[in-house]
Amino acid sequence: MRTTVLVIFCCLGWTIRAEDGYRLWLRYDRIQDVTLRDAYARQLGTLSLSPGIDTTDVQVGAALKELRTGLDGLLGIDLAPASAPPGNTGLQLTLLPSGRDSSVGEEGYRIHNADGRLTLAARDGSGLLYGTFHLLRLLQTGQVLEGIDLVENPAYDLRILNHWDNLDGTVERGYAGFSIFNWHTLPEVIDQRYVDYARACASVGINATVVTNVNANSLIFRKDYLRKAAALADVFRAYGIKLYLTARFSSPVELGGLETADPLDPAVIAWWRAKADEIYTLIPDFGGFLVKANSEGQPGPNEYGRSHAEGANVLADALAPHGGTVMWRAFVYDSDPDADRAAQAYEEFVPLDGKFRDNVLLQVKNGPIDFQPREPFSPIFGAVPQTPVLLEVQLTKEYLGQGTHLSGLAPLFEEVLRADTYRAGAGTTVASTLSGIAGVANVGTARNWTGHPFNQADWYAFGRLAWDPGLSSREIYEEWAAMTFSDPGVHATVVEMLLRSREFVVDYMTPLGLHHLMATGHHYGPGPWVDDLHRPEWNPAYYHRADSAGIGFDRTASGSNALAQYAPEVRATIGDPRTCPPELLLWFHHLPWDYEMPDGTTLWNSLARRYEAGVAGVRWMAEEWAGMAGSIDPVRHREVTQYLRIQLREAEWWRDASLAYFQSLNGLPLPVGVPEPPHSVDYYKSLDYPYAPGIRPRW
Ligand code: BDP
Repeated sequence: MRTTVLVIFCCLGWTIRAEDGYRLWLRYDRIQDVTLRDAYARQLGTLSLSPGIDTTDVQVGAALKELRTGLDGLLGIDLAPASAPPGNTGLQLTLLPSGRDSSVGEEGYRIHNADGRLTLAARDGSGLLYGTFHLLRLLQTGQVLEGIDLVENPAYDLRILNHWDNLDGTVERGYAGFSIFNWHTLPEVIDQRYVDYARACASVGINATVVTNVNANSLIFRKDYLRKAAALADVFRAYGIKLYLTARFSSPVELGGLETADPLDPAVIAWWRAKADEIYTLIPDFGGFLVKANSEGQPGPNEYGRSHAEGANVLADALAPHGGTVMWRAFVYDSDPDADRAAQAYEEFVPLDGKFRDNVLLQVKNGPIDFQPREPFSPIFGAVPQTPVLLEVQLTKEYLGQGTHLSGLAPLFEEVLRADTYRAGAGTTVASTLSGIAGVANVGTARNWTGHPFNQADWYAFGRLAWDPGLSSREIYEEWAAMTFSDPGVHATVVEMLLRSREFVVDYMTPLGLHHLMATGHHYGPGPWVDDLHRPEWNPAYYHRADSAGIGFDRTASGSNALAQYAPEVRATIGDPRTCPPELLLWFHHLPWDYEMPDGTTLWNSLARRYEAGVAGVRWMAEEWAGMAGSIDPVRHREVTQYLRIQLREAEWWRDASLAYFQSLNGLPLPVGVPEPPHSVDYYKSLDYPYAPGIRPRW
């Protein structure tokens, strides 16, 4: 792994190295506590491999290599693989024969310390690899190894990243540079980044990746591009990562020269079969297809009068002989001015439950609209019991500050995973209804992968929660902070910032259940006044419905009745504004500005104070961060300081523009403690950012 160590300075008990962030959480810097380091060295000083272990297996090879790199860095010991015969001390790697230790499943592992010997046992190479990363994490976070006995198995078989990366190197909604996949120089050039990307994914348990955009390009299925994809798959294999591609539904026409892409047409069926066969000759362990169909202009089966199930099934049948799967996205909505966008995916897909082939998974965004700072969980979770479902979350921050705002996403992920759908009685959490989790990736060619150093924590948290949705955000952030910053004195504050920041973003952008108030197209900055786009549901005014009398989207029976899509227990709480959690109030209810909130204040005053609280939260983060100068390497400290400056300016912009706009409708004064917007609403409306990043390319 490449590291750039520019300067070593400061000797306040520990060494702080200049750090460019490339190494992510896999830094493996020497453990400074000599007693602890010696204890680890005694326990891990020798390595023996049980006879069943095949050292030519690529995953075993990757595990051994990581172990050596990690222990060399952390402890300064050179662990030669198979250097010692199986003995009573040191580290032993074991492959469990079938029938032994049934608590360890595929990809799982056991780490067990008894009588001076530490054993890492797994069923397969990937289990050894995940166990290796876990063991290294124990050292990186200073855990005691004596008496340890833990078993880990992934909660879901599919833990997958979705890259919205285009073949021309741009990234849709990407804020960290260009795509890390260089389709021009593949397959010959294997960038070290491909390896380090795979290592980072494996270290948190991610086992699959879709390397192309959901707004797909059929060119990826041309032989030369498939060869490039195969070269990536070859790199990823050693790290237990399966490669998937997005499939453009019209590929049989665009690439195959057919006249139709009708999924029931025999020539189309044959085209997909032949294409799948071809892919598997190049990538024998190819994972399958991710499809966005009949959504935002993407082609799909509806064009031929066929259902989503009929569309998905033709691809599923082509992949089935090879063991591949189709991930079919439920992100659909049309432009009917009378329909509620939040209700449409459910209406389209719930009636199709039971009509998909066994190797189709439905991929559902966490909320019913589109990756907003806060949404209720999608009502589809738990409502399609015969269809395996993947939860889709967005790591790239399209709607949460576009990569420059510090906003830890683990609490957002945790909120949806733990939400109770009540579909099979109390306790039917979203997590319990899933077959896997997909995350829209946030990495790019930025030296530190994610642009803002703290965005690395979102990649980390995604993987950890996809492996174990029972983990808490705090546990995850404690690990990340310990592995990312050397000085233990900063960890608690870093964790607090990560835990609280998402709520700050909600407050200064879309408090109390407001949503989709971002500017048009790029979604950068506030645009609550926008009401003239040709598709009604692209207008922020469609979502907030504010006028002189009140604000909010009535989704109860007196409004769109989208609430009816939830289980009765959910409806009972949310349906009444008095019991609806305040954070979802205006998502489900349209209320007068003087509506009395539970704390006795008016809705307007409460809303205004939330905006101000969000800004104050950012100010708090900036102060805390400034106070840690000297305890954090200067490169990352400066980077975060600069990003926090942007965040504070933009948080104030969101607050001022939103309040000025709502005041222009209701004419109400601001409560004490909330500053007057420095400009009129017309000023905020006049701002324009044609080159805001991450915009969707049009073709
Ligand atoms: C929206 C993005 C758009 C994506 C779309 C999707 O604005 O760029 O193509 O989601 O998920 O959030 O397909």
